[in-house]
Amino acid sequence: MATVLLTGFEPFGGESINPSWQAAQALDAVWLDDEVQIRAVQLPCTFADSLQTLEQNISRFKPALVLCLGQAGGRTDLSFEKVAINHIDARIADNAGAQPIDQPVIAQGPAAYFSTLPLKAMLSHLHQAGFAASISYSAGTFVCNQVFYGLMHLLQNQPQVRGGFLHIPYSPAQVLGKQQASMSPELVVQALKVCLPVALQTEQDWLIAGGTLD
Ligand code: PCA
Repeated sequence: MATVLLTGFEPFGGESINPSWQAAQALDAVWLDDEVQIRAVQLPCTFADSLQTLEQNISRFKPALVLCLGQAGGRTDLSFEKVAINHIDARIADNAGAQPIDQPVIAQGPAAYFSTLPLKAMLSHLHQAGFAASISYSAGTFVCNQVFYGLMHLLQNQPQVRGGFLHIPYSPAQVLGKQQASMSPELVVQALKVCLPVALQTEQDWLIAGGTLD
């Protein structure tokens, strides 16, 4: 049996929900097939504790693959993050009131890490199934990027474990009366059921174009 660890965040920035946790939670204990079970964990939206919670659960579940989810209000599609940078610059305070500015995630760590998920193959399958999804080249400089960087730093020593980060749009409930893009957590769940098996089964990512010009 193999485990996929999904994480989502608690609400932050004045919101009362975080669709990243709603989507992850809905998949907790779900079997992708006879061999692979998903486990979901909520991470605190704090610089101080989020990485520790992630690391504890990686030790606990010994997953074959870790996908962390986060809300990125304003994004219009499923944004698979390619790059985690060793830089924190919090525009708002986290849920503990901390607002670190211009600090590394890990002192003396490399400038950046790449996702080790086969993003092109995953995107192809998602597009074929009708989901709006793309690769993003910035996970921001807040808690999500910190968690993504910390995850990839940790997995340096566990190369058999794949890791990545997915930013998702607001949920429809968060944008009522606003001119903002949204995607329902149920749709995110459906998309994850399409792309997680691809992530587990694809050894070598596909060599197809998917970049941006800006
Ligand atoms: N989004 C924030 C942190 C938690 C979340 O869901 C971010 O993009 O950094």
